[in-house]
This record gives sequence, structure tokens and C-alpha cells, in this order.
Amino acid sequence: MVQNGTKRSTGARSRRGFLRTVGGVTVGALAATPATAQSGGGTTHTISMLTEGGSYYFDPIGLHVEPGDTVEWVNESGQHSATSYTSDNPRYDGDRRIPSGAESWNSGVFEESGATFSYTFEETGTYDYYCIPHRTLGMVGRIVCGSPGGPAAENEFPESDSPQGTMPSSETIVEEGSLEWPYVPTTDHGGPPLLFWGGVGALGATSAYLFTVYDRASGRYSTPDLPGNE
Ligand SMILES: [Cu+2]
Repeated sequence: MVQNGTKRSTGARSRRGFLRTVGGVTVGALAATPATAQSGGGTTHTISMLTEGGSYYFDPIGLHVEPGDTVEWVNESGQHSATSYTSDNPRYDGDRRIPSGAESWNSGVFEESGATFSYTFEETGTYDYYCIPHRTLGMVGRIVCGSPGGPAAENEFPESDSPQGTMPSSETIVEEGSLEWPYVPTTDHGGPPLLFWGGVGALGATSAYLFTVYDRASGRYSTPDLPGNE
């Protein structure tokens, strides 16, 4: 049986890695077949997998596709996988988060840049997926095929796997089509919530902190969080 999901690599080195990872003569034969997961002439969309500045993420984090469309994940930097939230996959034994009729997928962990994995979306609904090494560090993504539906649309996203920013809702993904990482919903004021700016400001935390506690009138720094310092 030929599975949906085609892995491709740029060189012999990573091909060996693939065989070592998955193993078996049958898989070897499958790997020798060119990427032809696309069916019915659907559009192919690309999602990058990245390690950058201590963050691990899929970009875009949210993507809307139509039935018959193919998503190709491309490893840009670091070691990552694209793996559906289904209990048959490694390091996840929680509830299924893809439509009941959909085939699960797992790219295996890529060891080199440029490696790709393709999956063609046939069933309508919401698909959540993760990176095996970085799931609990928030390297997760969501794809809506056609319209929202299935367990991922009905149940809360696991808090332990929360991405930087937040996981966009299925409805937002359909509205926007594609959402860059990190996804930060806008507030009524038209800007990201304060919590997000707190995170962004972390790099300049020292200067920001000194600024907030500097008392212009007295010319002193204070520590307003402590009782007795006012
Ligand atoms: Cu990863």
C-alpha cells in the first residue's frame, strides 16, 4: 500500500538518514520513488521548519488549503519533523487532532537542511501537527482543509504545547488564508496584547526595567514591586 506522504532529500547523506530512521526494504523502495504525492492537480503550499534565535517553529503556523492541495514542509534549519497529532505517532498519546477519516502522517526527523516532506489533504476539517523533538517547546502548526471541523476544531489545543504567540483558531485561518509565525491576535486597540510586547521586550529587558523604575523627580531608581518602596 502506498501511503500519502512523500519524503524527499537533497543528497545521499540524508537518504541514508531516512533509511536508518524508518528502516526496511519496503520503505527503501518507497523512498526511491520521486515525490508524486500530489493528486488531482491541487495547489502545493510550502511550510518552513526553522530553528532560529532559540525558537523552533513552523512558518506559516496556520494555513488554509483546499481538498486535493498538497503541503510541502521544507527543513530550513535545525532538526525537525512534521507529525500529525495522532496516537500512532512518536511522543504523543493524547487525543487525535485530525479529522476522523484522514490519514495520519509523520515525516520522521529531518537531519539536514533542504529535506522535504509532502502530504496531500483530502478530508475536510482541521489538522493539528507537531515537531517530534520540539512539540513541548511549542513547535506546532494547524492546517484547515476546506472548512473547520473534527476534534481539533472542537477541543482546546493542549496547553503544554502552546506556541509562542498563540495557536490561531480554525476560523481565523480560513479568513486569513495563511498566518505567519508567531501568530498574535490583535486586540480592540489594534495592537498585540501587552503580554506579547513583554516577550518581545525581553531582549531589552534591562534598559526597559530601568526606564520604568527611574523616578524623574528624585533622580533615583526605585523598586516599585517591593512593599515599602513608593
Ligand atoms: Cu522542531
